[in-house]
Amino acid sequence: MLRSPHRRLAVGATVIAALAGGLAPAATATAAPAPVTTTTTPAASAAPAPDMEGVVAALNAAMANGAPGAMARYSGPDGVRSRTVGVRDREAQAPMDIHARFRIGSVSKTFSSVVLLQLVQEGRLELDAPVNRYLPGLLPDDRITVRHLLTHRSGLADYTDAMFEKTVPGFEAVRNRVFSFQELVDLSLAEPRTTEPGVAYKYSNTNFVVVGMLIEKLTDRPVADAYEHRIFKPLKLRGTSYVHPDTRIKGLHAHGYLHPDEAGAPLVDSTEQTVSWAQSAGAVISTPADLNTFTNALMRGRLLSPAMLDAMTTVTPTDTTNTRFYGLGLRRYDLSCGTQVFGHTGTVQGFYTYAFSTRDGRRSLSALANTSNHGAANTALGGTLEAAFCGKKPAAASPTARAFTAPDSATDLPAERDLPERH
Ligand code: REY
Repeated sequence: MLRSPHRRLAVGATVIAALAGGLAPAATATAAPAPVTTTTTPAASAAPAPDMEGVVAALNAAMANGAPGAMARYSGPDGVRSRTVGVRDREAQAPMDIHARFRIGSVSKTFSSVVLLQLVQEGRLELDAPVNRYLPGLLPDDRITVRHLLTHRSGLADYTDAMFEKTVPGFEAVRNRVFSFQELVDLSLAEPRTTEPGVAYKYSNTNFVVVGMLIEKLTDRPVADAYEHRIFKPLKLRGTSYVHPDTRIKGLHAHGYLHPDEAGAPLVDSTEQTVSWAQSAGAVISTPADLNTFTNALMRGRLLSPAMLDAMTTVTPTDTTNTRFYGLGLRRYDLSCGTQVFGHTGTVQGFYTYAFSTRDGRRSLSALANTSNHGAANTALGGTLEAAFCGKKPAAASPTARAFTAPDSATDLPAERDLPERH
């Protein structure tokens, strides 16, 4: 199966593409990086109220496209709004729960990037230094820098393409395996490199495996400790954990359901796995509330210095749509209303995740659909971003935006007290 770097946001039905706005895939950008500027976020008063009917329509569209359940949580100056649809556990027929934990896949890359950028801030490594300065002899090219890893411009092949060429057999072969970082890098180095260092954006998990190695080398501790002490504890992210190589998601959680490649074949419960194939590239577990807190805190400068946050949010295009960009372990999507949001997407077997915030951190949105290997469901879920950040459009009075009435699955709360929205 051919997979583009945009496989995590494959094309869906027309109605879904419309909901998702400018999120349809396009050719990979190979032009030399020309940093793109961030526009000033409109004043709070100008920020549209989230269109929660549109959010629910996007969640329902994810379900119509094969997700057993889906949920989204918005937080902004006007409070917190959560919506859930479908089930978090098919066997028990347990409804999706906004407090449920789940695997956030590559949103973990933003956590890894924050840790590494804190180490840069502390003078323990330089962004433009060769990786081999810190990990002598690891990479076959001394020109590959730390920044190339964080921007996916190293040219290191993504070993997961071959690993998961056949989706279910690939998953079953690794779900209980424990890899060392070195073993994962070796898988990548057995393949030709995709580009010269720095030349082109080419999304690769290998980059963030090497980031994990850098963190462990520089801190002399497991990456789990760095996440815990630098992010989870200071932000009180009590539903967030990095338990590799444990296979379980502790506490209330959503089950993940993987779509086999064969159309119509039964879904595979993929909840329990080591995620050792991803580790620092994708093995964090979290909740919608914690993801909102994380992206909010990041954008408000609670985790990085202004200079480091500037570096992280300085982006180059990842395709030719002029709507999608990548900074340092951070995506930027430019939505149809002109609002720019920063965060990451995640795909791990059984779970599609979005976690984004405006540049001022005032508005955040996280969303989950508990399925994967079904691009239309992921594209549909992406519609939550447009609805939440752009608000109601005149066309949103269309029949697709249906009212949502389930009393136990829709919660509107005042703004969070632990992270007051600053004006
Ligand atoms: C790996 C395959 C996806 C997932 C991946 N995830 O690289 C990282 C990310 C951590 O960007 C799997 N797809 C699926 C296949 C395709 O197996 N044959 O969709 O669950 O989040």
